[in-house]
Amino acid sequence: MRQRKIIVTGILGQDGANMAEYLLRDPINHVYGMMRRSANPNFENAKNFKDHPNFEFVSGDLTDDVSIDKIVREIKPEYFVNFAANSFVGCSWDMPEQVFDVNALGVLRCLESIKKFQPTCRFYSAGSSEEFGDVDYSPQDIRHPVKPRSPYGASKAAARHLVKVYRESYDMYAVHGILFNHEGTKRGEEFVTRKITKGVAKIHHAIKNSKSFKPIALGNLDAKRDWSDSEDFVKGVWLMLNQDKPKDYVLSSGETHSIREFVEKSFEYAGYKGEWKGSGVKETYTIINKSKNITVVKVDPDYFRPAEVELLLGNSIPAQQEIGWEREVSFDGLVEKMVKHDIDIYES
Ligand code: NDP
Ligand code: GDR
Repeated sequence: MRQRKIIVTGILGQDGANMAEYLLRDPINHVYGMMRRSANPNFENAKNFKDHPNFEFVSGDLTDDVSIDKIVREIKPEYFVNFAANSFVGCSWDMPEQVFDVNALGVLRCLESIKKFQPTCRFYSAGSSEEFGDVDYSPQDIRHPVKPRSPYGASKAAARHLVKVYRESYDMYAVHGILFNHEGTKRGEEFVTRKITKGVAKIHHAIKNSKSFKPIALGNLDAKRDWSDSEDFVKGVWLMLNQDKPKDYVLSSGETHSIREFVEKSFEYAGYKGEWKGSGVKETYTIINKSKNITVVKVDPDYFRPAEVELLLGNSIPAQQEIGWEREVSFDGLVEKMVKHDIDIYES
């Protein structure tokens, strides 16, 4: 059988790993997972597929066009799915040049390599709801103006323009689908959802074993996000790559929830009811255990951002109606799955 050759970048991150797992279910796919050089790489997210016969790692770095040229020239892929990025909004004020180099110029390097060596290759660039930023209306759709609030959001907006320019100038199949927040058990621990679910699991374990613990320290509790499951999103990305003609879509849940609600739900799934006390930087979340009040969340202004995206709520109806994308995991299902997974880690 002739196999489809697919390069997936960001393979050790959340989406790259979920995409590889999804694609490898079909024996027609051969996945080349691109990873950058690291002194101590973490293969945890790749543990389910790294030894699969239809999978191999390739070396490359989005900041290095020689390495991108090499993999495209040698593999001659049918698809190139670019999930690699400096994806943490919070650090993008501290290293804006690096963020732009990877997230915007990195996409340019991929487009150039494809144009030169494999112009028929279909390319996906991971767009972000952070491009909408300071939103004008809700729910946000693909026509929403670009109004980023961070160097990260600006870098993704630049990538979006580049994809459009290459698509129109060179007749390339290139899409920049906009992804709203998506999470799961492979999520990095600096992102707020995983920070909360890991923190809940740690606190639950400490309470059960009569040990001391520190409360989870969070920043802006009022920000609202449209959260989905990454495993649902990789299917939507694959649908975007397999249309008759390239067109960008929004993937989102169509619901928005505050950080505060994510905290409450996470403790609920671990078996605790709690209440918020105080306000501003003195606000805390307290649970009751054996008639004692225990503070489990506090506010730390170090986690406030120089500029915040206060509300995100996406409109994915066109993706559902036009390319047949379906979301399977609800907000509650997502929180439950993450909390249970993290509690199991502490208990094993
Ligand atoms: P992760 O941070 O989990 O993964 C990003 C991956 O990119 C990591 O494996 C990282 O490598 C790799 N990477 C970073 N810099 C480079 C580089 N210079 N060259 C090669 N690889 C590099 O992100 P997600 O999986 O969550 O997100 C995937 C994509 O989707 C990203 O582009 C992100 O910006 C975008 N996105 C994500 C959303 C979300 O909610 N998850 C929402 C909207 C957009 P290493 O493992 O070595 O650090
Ligand atoms: P986001 O995700 O910035 O939306 O970017 P993140 O989980 O980092 O923040 C979400 C919201 O939570 C608030 N917040 C905190 N955030 C973090 N990380 N840590 C905290 O302690 C904390 N306390 C409150 C933030 O201020 C923010 O409002 C994610 C990334 O995956 C991007 O790559 C992607 O493009 C967007 O989602 C869509």
